[in-house]
Amino acid sequence: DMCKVIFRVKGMECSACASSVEKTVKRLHGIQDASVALLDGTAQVVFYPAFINEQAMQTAIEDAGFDVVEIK
Ligand code: 9UX
Repeated sequence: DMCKVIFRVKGMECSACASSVEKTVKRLHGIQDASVALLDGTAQVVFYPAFINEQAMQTAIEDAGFDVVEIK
């Protein structure tokens, strides 16, 4: 079954930032879809929990240069 998570991401200041976060998450194994709302400062992700967890996504987002400040 799929799960959904929303990350609040700090540091996205333009559409290239948003695109970078979205691509970073989409490249990970186990991601069904990722969608960033720049003005909202959030990234919504649909994923397969058998293959990836929130921590792995957070690490990838942070490795790309952004801060995850909340997960819901
Ligand atoms: Mo936009 Mo983001 O010029 O790190 S790419 S601010």
